[in-house]
Formats: sequence, C-alpha cells, structure tokens
Amino acid sequence: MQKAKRKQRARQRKPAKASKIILIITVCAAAIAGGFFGFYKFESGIVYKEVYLEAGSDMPDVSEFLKRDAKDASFSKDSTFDTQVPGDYKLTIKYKAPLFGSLSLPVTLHVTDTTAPVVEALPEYLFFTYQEGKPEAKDLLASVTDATKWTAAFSGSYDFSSVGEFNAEVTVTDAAGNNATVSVPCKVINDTTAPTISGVEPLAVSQGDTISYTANVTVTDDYDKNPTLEVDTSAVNPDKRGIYNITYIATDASGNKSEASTTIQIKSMVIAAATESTVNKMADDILSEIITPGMSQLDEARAVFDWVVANITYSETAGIDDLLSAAYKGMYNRVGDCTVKQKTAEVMLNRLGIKNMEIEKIRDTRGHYWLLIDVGEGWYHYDPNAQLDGSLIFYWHDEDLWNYSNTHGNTHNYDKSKYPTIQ
Ligand SMILES: [Ca+2]
Ligand SMILES: [Ca+2]
Repeated sequence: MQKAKRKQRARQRKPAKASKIILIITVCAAAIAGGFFGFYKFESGIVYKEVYLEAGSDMPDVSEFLKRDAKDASFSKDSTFDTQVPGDYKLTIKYKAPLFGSLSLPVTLHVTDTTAPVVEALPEYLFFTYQEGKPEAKDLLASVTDATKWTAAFSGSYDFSSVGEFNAEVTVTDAAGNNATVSVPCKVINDTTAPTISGVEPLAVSQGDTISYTANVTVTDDYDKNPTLEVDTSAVNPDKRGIYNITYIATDASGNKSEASTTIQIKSMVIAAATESTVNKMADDILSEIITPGMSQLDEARAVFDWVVANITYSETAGIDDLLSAAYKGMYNRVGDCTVKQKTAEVMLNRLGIKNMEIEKIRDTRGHYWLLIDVGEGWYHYDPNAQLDGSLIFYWHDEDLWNYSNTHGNTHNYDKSKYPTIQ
C-alpha cells in the first residue's frame, strides 16, 4: 500500500518538473529575444541603414552614416565605393560599442545620378573629304559636363562623304541614362587650294652666324590653320662661300602643296688684319725655322704638315672660308678647325711652290676639308689634322684613304668625279 502511494506521488511530481523546464526555456527565449531586440534597437540607433548621394558629390565621411557621435566608427577595409559611378554599395561600419564590444554594422550607400549632362556644341564643324570615314560624335562637341561617365552618339545617320551642309544631332548620355541632345551645323569641304607662302626673300649670312630660314616667312591657308612649312636646304654648304638655292614647300592638311624659291648667300668671316703681305710674312717666318737647305719638296711638305699638326689646337669653331683669314687664324691664334689647318698649310705650301688643291668630303651632318699635293709624282692625300685615332694622313695613296674612311665612319668619302686621279 505504501509502495503504491509513493508511485502515485512520483507520478504526480512529473508534470511539475516539466513545467519548470518550459518556464525556464520561455524565460531564456524571452531574454534572448529581448537581447536581440535590444541589440537591434541599439544597432539601428547608431547607423542609417540607407544613405543616398548624388554622383559627383564629395566622398562621404563615415559620420554621415551615424545617428550619434561615435568617435571610433570607421569603414571596414573592404568597404569601397566610387562617387562617380552610380550604384548600390554595400558597406560595413566598424564600431566599438560600450556593451556589445566590436560591431560590424552593414549599411548601403546609394550613389544616384539624376542630373542630365550639360553639353556645348561646336558653333560649326568642318569635315574634309580627305578625312576618310566620318567623325566621332564627340568631335562635334566643345564641352560636356557631367559627374559620371558619358557617351556621345549621333541621333541620326549623316553623310560626311560628300560635299554639303547639314545639321547633325548628337545625344550625350550619362551613366544613369540621363541625356541631352544638341544640334551642330556641319560642312563637308573639298579643299583644293594650296597654302600661300609669303615673305620669301634672298638671304645672306656670314659663316658662323645662325641661319634662320623661316624668320620672315609666313604660310596661310584657306582652311588649314597650321599648314606645314619645310625648307629644302640640301644645296647649301655653310662652310663654303657661295650663293645657294633654297626652296620652301608648304602643305595643307588636304595635301595641297605650294613652293617658293630663293637664294642664300654664305659669306666668309674675314679678319681685317689678314692682308696678303701680313699672312705671307707670318708664313715665311715659320718656314724659315722649319725648312732647311737640301730638303726635297716632299720633305718640305712634311715639315709644313708636322708644324700644323703640332702647333694649331683643334677647336670646333665657326667655318672660315677666306684663305688669308683662315691662315692668319692658324698662325696667329694657333687654334681652329680642319679648314683653318688646311688653309694654313695651303698658304705655306704655296710659299714653297708646292702644287696643292683643296678636297672635301661629301657633306653629311658635317663637312671635312683637306688637301691633295703633287711634288712631281702625281696627286696624294695630305690632311694636316691628327685623326681621332691618332692617324696622320700624310702622302697617302687613294686606296689607303678609302680603306681608312670606310672603316672609320666615312671620314673622307669624297666625290671622285670632282677631282683628278689620285695615286
Ligand atoms: Ca549626370
Ligand atoms: Ca587649302
């Protein structure tokens, strides 16, 4: 009987235990729900979940997403956005909350573009028949202002292939699809008129002066604002006195060409003190020291060669084509270029009665001058300059000179048709 009662009590107690558990679960659930609710309330109390920004605005600061002052708030590193590109950017704001610790709060930045582009058309657009195809729509515009990327397109189809006049409509559309249309007066032109060249007159310069071929020359064209101007100066040798032809060639964008020719006079620099008697006296004084009785003409030519090489310092100075002036410079100043050396030697050789003649390299970026001498055995090369590698070209056979020139950057390639046979 007692056993039966215990069992009954035990049965009676069971439901009491279950309800306690349910109660605890309910209390916990309410607490958790309350916690979430509280957290949600807390979180939404900190940030605006959606922020709208017109494209082109300044970069928004994190504070613009916050409902309250929060010194420690910042965008997470992967929160990137471009205020020039419309779109919905999912961003995360990092925030250190007093109760909840470090929080990552999701927000959305909506970059919108509601402003149509501001478009300025060209007052007139010219297209030339030489420009094949057709222009791009943007070529017809003077300016476009918009916060976002834009594209321009012709609103219709226009014929740029034949001469004529028409208005072309161009529509500019921004990244959000806002657009603006302008109408542009177009002319398709066949330019057949060559540019006009003016101010072409004979020129004269002294050796060593800078030559300005185009200082007084102007070119104008009916359509091309900047026609090209070339000057053909290939006939001019600035190292040699003379009058040379020059030709101006102007070309417009359509390829029409016009030409105008004139001349340039190259005048030698002349040293006033370099009179014939002064220069001969200077030469004779030097010769009296280097020429001894009994020397052959070849020995004498060598003595002159050695004096010039040893006593005139090479200097890249202005060319001096006047024989007496160049020799004066060589003997008095003892400095000069290949012309000064060659002409100093020439004056001395003349005083000694040794046959000689000037020979010149085919001019490329620079010229070079030396002599041929004939002491009764025919012509030989005679260049009273120490070459860059130290070679001394004294009384060289023609074949040796060519071998040297061909292996040393064409130092002495000359025009064979202009000179007598060289040994
Ligand atoms: Ca826009
Ligand atoms: Ca023209």
